[in-house]
Formats: sequence, C-alpha cells, structure tokens
Amino acid sequence: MQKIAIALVAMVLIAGCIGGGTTTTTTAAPTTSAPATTSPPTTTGPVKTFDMLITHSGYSEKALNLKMGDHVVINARADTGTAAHKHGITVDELGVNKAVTSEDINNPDKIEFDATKVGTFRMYCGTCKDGIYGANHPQILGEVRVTE
Ligand SMILES: [Cu+2]
Repeated sequence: MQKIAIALVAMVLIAGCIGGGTTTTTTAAPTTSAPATTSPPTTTGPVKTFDMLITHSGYSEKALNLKMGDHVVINARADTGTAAHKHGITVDELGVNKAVTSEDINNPDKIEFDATKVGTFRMYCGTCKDGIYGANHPQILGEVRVTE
C-alpha cells in the first residue's frame, strides 16, 4: 500500500515538473535577439545590395559601383547545375573570397563586406581552384569601383 502511495506522489511530482518545464521554455522564447541582428561590426555607410548570378561565362553584375564606407550585401547564386564548380567572388584588396554554392533564388549565399579602400579592384572567381575545374576554371571577371 505504501509503495503505491509513494509511486502516485512521484508521478504527480514528475507530471508537475514536466508541466512547469514546458511552460517556462515557451515563455523564454520571446525575441531578445532583435538588437543583435541590427548591429553588424562597423557599418558606417549605407547598405548597397546586389543580386548576383554566376554562370560559367560570367557575373550578372559586372561592375559594382560603390562609395567609400558602403556596406555591401551580395545575394549570390550559382547558375542551375553549376554549384559543384564552386564559382565564387574574390576581391583581394577588400578581403572578399567566398564560394557560391546556392542555386536557389529564394535562398542565395550572402556575401557581405565594407568598401574600405578607394580604387578599382578586380573581382574574380578565386574559389574555382578547389572545384572540379581546378586550374582550368573559366575566366569569370568583374570590377569593384570604390570612389570617395
Ligand atoms: Cu568559377
């Protein structure tokens, strides 16, 4: 008899704990993360966004015209069936070097950088060397122009 009573008490306690646990996790969810997403490193200038399609023959945006201090967001995707080639965007002077493997227009690869130097810089596909083309990758070229 005593054992049954103890078991019942234990079950009630466990049920209570589970109930309490689920309510706290659902109430702890509210968005305290909002400020974090709005504060990327050092964004001084305006945000310039580009949609970039990379095919075997080139970039859809061949010249990115920027002002010093701009924060650049490139929504880049690889042409259908080309993700394995690891085409990408490299700009040595601005520290950009990223392969683009998304082929989904609704979920592109996001490449972000700041225009920290004035000049005209070569934008090229530097990530192909790791892809299936290796050293024989096609010449995909563009320019990044940053003015005062
Ligand atoms: Cu490439």
